[in-house]
Amino acid sequence: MTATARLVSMLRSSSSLSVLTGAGMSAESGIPTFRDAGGLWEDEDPVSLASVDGFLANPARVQRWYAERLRGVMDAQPHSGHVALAELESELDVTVVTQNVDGLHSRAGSTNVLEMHGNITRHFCVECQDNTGPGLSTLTSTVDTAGSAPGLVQCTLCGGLIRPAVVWFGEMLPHGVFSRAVEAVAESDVFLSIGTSSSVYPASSLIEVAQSNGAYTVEINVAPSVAASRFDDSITGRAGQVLPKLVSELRSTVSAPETT
Ligand code: BV8
Ligand code: ZN
Repeated sequence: MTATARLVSMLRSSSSLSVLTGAGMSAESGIPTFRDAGGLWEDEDPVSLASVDGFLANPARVQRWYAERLRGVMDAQPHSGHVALAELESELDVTVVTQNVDGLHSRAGSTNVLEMHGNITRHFCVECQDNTGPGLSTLTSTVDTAGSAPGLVQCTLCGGLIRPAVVWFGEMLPHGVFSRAVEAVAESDVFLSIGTSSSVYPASSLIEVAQSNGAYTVEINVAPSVAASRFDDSITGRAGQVLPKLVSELRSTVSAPETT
């Protein structure tokens, strides 16, 4: 029996599913991952880009990095894997807990999404918290011949620096989001971890929450993550391939007449 068939049979006898997704979930939408070859952090030090200290030390660089990523996110479309996860909501209760900041799960139709690391399409002023002014997409890298730094995006109300509404290293997760994620995972019959290296805490601790509450846990990834051995099963493949197949097999078995 294949891992997909095992998962289908578990889902058929389940009522609730929790799903943790990471950057690999959006790879087929053209959004680069962080730690894969050619990833966002291949030539960068993550903490210098995704931390308050890094931002304050070089706001123009960090604003530019997020502005470039934001442009990619705005051009991206959800792929068939995102759509398949949304379709699963017609078969059982689904909670998607995502580390991704691209909003693609909601755009694909998932209605119960917890964005643990925030959302790159939102922004706020570090001084007055205003979030109604222009965001990072207005950043134009106007480097003149003298090589002066590109413009900074500043708050129209107080002149403070504008930052993306994402969770940086060393920052707490959005209030209540992680506790709701733990609750959903703890109550789920099946837990899927899709497209994550399981290298960032506290997202990576959700595997233990699932297991200690008796959920059937499966990792879906193109290669085993550092946490692979902690799962009950694993399906090797791309999210955009594996998930539509999972939904169609689930639906074909669900609709098949019970053999007496
Ligand atoms: C916190 C910002 C409480 C938004 C991000 C030492 C040990 C352990 C922990 C720590 C430590 N020191 C510090 C910590 C805590 C720290 C942490 O975990 N550090 C790590 C690096 C060791 N965590 C924090 O600081 C968190 N806050 O703990 O608060 C607290 C606070 C204060 C004081 C005390 C406690 C905040 C974490 C959030 C950080 N922000 N990003 C942004 O810019 O996007 S993290 C960043 O990494 C992204 O959010 C990203 O999503 C996340 C995880 O990466 P992945 O999503 O897994 O992506 P990655 O590239 O790594 O992997 C891709 C995977 O996909 C691969 O496995 C690949 O094989 C697979 N794949 C590729 N293609 C496909 C695919 N799979 C399927 N299909 C495909 N097609
Ligand atoms: Zn302000």
